Order: sequence, then C-alpha cells, then structure tokens
Amino acid sequence: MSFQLPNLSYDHDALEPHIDSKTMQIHHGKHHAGYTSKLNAAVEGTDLEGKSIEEILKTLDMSNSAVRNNGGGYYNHCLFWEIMGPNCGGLPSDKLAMAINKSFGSFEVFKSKFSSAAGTRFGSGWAWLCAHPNGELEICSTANQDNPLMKGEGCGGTPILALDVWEHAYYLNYQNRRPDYIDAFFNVINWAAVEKKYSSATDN
Ligand code: MN3
Repeated sequence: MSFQLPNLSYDHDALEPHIDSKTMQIHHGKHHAGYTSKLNAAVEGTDLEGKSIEEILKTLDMSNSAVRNNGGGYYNHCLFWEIMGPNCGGLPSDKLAMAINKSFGSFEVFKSKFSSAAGTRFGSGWAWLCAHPNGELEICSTANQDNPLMKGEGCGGTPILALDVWEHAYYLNYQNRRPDYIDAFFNVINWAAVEKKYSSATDN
C-alpha cells in the first residue's frame, strides 16, 4: 500500500484571507503531491515498504536523504492541513489550555515563543508544538522537511501543531513578510484538532 495524498477537509479558499486559495492549491496539489510520489518511489522495493510514516521517520537512517526529505514532507504537510480550518483560531480550551498554561505560563507567552521559533528559523523549515508523554509541551523548530520524530531533530516530542515557514507556504500573498503570515496563522488554527493530537500523544 503506497502513501496517498490526503484530501483537504475544507475548500482551497476556506482559509482566506489568511491563507489564499492559490497558495493552497499549489501547496497541496503540487508540493505535497510531489513529496508523496517521491516518497513512494523512495520506499518501493525497500524494507521500509508497508511501514507507517511515523514508524519510518522514527527509525530512519538520516543519511537516506530521499526518504528524509520526502517522508518528512509527506508527514509534515498531512499534519499541517489537519490542524487548520475555517472558522477557527481563537483560544484552545480545557485540557490543552491548561497544559499550555502549565508549560509556558500563559497563552500569550506560548504564542510569542512559537512565533519566534517560526520567525527565526533561517531559510526553509518548520515550527512545532510538541507533547511529551507526561503531558509537558515544548516548542522547537527544524530545517527543511525534518521533524521532531526523526532522531536528533527538534525537541523529540510528538508534534501536535505545525507551521510551514518555507517561502512556498506564504510568498504569493505575503512576499517577504513572514511575521505577517505567522500572525495570520493563529486565525486558522483548529484547536480542537490540536487537542485531539495532544490527548493521543500523552498519558493524560
Ligand atoms: Mn510546504
């Protein structure tokens, strides 16, 4: 069974004005589709074939650059689409809100630290909010299509929120204004989806 490009659960224009329709079309239909087909080509006929993407990334030989880049690209974008949605944004609730307060002091401190991780990632990469099994949250960032599931990358927790800061994610609408894109991202975060991922990643 090869990896499939997931369908979006919302229309390409559903995240406007924060993320424009054309960016979504190209990002999902071209970039993510490209990572998916190249990942399939890279694992075909190897001992990675048939494994889940999480299993592949957690045990990956990091010198395998085809799987590192395209497997990371496949996983990262799957997560990215899931944790955004229309009529979202606002504040997390319940268990996740408490965990954010416990780990960072307040939502505002969390937002500032996450935005800083995304803003200061030089070149292409991702910012992450990760959960550790004991419920603790941690922010990190990684280069290129690396992610915290990979050995030695990021904080080593389970990613529950992801922000793509490659220029292909924002350049059509924001050009060089990455900080504006990061601000806008907070209007489309699907906190209910993030909280589900938090619950699966922790023992709480
Ligand atoms: Mn991307």
